[in-house]
Amino acid sequence: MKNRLIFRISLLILIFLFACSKEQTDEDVCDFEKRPCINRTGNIEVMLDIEPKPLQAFRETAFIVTIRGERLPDELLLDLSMPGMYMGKNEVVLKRTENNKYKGTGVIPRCPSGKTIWQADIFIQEYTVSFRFNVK
Ligand SMILES: [Cu+2]
Repeated sequence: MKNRLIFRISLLILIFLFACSKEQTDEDVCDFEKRPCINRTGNIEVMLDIEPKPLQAFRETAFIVTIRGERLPDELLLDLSMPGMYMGKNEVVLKRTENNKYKGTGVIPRCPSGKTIWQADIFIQEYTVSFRFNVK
């Protein structure tokens, strides 16, 4: 009897912990208003920033990428999408403006479903670096 109760309580704690850790992955969604998004892959560190802030739909937005790494190309491709939803092809070509800085402008459409989370995939050599963020 007592064992069963302990088992139930542990199960509840486990479910609670799982729910909490799931919530933490939502924090992978970065907030440009606080700081630029940073992600790493291989030996490459990529920082993504936008201008102007806040990031809004239907507004021309500059995507600014700074890379720490070697053998950097002259151009990068940034692919905008929504997780789990097809919103049409939306690619932005980023041109090298400085040694390790790239810039290009694009427009994010408004999602008819009201969802706000977008994803940017940046293709660098054989790597893909992804960022998730909210669009107002
Ligand atoms: Cu959508």
